[in-house]
Amino acid sequence: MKTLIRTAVIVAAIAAPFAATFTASGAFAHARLISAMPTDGSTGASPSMIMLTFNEKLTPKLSGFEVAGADGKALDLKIMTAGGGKAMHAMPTHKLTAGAYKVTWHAVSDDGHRTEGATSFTVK
Ligand SMILES: [Cu+2]
Repeated sequence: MKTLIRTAVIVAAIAAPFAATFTASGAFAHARLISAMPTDGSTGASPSMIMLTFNEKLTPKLSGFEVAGADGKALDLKIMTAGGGKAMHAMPTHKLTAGAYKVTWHAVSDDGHRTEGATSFTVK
């Protein structure tokens, strides 16, 4: 019994680094947000464009984002792809009123994996 437990501990110790490596490479294959405009957490003037750039090409039909103000209402935006398919952006049709905004995005990469997240910015 003692030997069995010790073996299990050794197997777990050997397997753990492999599991970590596997997870890391798997995550790398998904669309990962590499930059946001406005920058996450920034404060500034009303942006003329909201753009999210990813590490790999997105499937436009399955990717998008929503921008909502403090009242939770989403802005009416037309989202277009940019950056050779690795970015999506939208141009607000009017100046955004002062306050906090949340950008909620979802992205599907070529391999069909979906990732999602959110960034925020404040308009002075
Ligand atoms: Cu993937």
